[in-house]
Amino acid sequence: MRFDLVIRNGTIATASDVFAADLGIKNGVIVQIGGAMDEAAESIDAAGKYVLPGGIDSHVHIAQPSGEGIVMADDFESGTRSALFGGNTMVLPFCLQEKGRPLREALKAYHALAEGNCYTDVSFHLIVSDPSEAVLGQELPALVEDGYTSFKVFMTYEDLRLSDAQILDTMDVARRTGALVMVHCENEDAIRYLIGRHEAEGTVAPRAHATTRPIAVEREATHRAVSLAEVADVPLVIVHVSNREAMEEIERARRRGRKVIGETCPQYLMLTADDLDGMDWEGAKFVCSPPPRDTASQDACWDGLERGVFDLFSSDHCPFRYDDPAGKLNPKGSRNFRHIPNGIPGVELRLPILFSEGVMKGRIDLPRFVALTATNQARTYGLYPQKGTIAVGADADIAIWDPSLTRTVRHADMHDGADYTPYEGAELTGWPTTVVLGGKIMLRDGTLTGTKADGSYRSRGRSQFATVPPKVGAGT
Ligand code: DUC
Ligand code: ZN
Ligand code: ZN
Repeated sequence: MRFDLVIRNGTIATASDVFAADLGIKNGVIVQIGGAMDEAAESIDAAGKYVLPGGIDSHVHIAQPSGEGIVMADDFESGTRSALFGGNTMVLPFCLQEKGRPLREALKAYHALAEGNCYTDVSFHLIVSDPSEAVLGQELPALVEDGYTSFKVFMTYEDLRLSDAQILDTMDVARRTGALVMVHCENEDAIRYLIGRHEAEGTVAPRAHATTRPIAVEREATHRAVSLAEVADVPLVIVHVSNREAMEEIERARRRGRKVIGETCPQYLMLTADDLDGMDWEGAKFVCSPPPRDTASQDACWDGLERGVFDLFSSDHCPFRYDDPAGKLNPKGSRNFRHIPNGIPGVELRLPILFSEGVMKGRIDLPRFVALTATNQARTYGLYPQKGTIAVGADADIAIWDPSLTRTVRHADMHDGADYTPYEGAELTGWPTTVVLGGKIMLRDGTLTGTKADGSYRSRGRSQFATVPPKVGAGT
């Protein structure tokens, strides 16, 4: 066979194995692992490097409407370019339903933004903000059939939060259709109460973002979410878990036999609430929800990554420019923490952070790294085994890593649309240098070789963990 591309001399890692073998690619898929591969249109020498499945970041926000006067820092072009440089071949952003409007309307607009503008493959989760009868009865079930097989619901934010009844109704759609529900767990009423107390005392600087969203707020909501999922009898994903008490709710639910998928993110390993204390409102750069906690919580999240409390390590990339009236320092946000947009950039550093701090420091091994960042992401969101692994027949989505490369993080070297990185100055060892998407070399030795027309939208199947939907006509 004449291959389109052969990756030679590398060390391949999957979620289960690490082994030396060459990799043969033809027509965008992996067609041979190991053995002779003499004839190839193109070759990459991966001696001394790791050959891993391309990262899948199942939790990113791109061009998401974020309130009046606020603009997210990344569109699809910059967000997926940044993702690619960070070793990813696929991202899953959220398509937000506007209140009172059909989800299809938001999807049409979102597809138009993505079309022709992606350096990685993309697929969309839905955010259900208005679970009306029409949405629950007709629209969502039809969208699940069309490949939008996961939706996020919020327990916080005045304009997004759903009541327990609405969450149960949404979970019931998931139960009937085989979709997967993701929950943002923070108790909005408790946050409002604390905001009232802080404002009465005149405490309005960025640090107050953390003190109005303490661990109890997240723990209670996590307990409620897993309980509601138990009542509705559905699996669920608890996204962006920041601390041990929320982790314990996940573990307790699992001991009761529930399927709960846990996700944590780089900010909960690398940042603390003290970062929100910066001079001149610099703390705004670190405002995200749930907020970063303390070093004990960082240790807890590492423990959760090691022990399997967490199945997913995602970025929750949600970038806003700092020094910008449409970003963190918007006219209201520069006077009161309540108006600082929530979210920080991270899609480009998610993998280098976990590689450097996790693999290189011996906290996790390479198969666990692959599982957390690619394989479990694909399994959870209906992309496996086409994506998320290195196997014959899988898409040739590959990231080649140089474990000997040490770099100091500088925003000047990032490829997103923000004007800062929360990880400025971190010294990280192990970086992706070459990335292949569907058999095409997109990034070669750190140089962009692909175009924004190379990524495509991918419809998804159902999660491996979702309930099996009843057969049509089965009378349920
Ligand atoms: N939740 C997210 O998942 N991302 C950013 C902000 C938020 O509240
Ligand atoms: Zn969230
Ligand atoms: Zn998010």
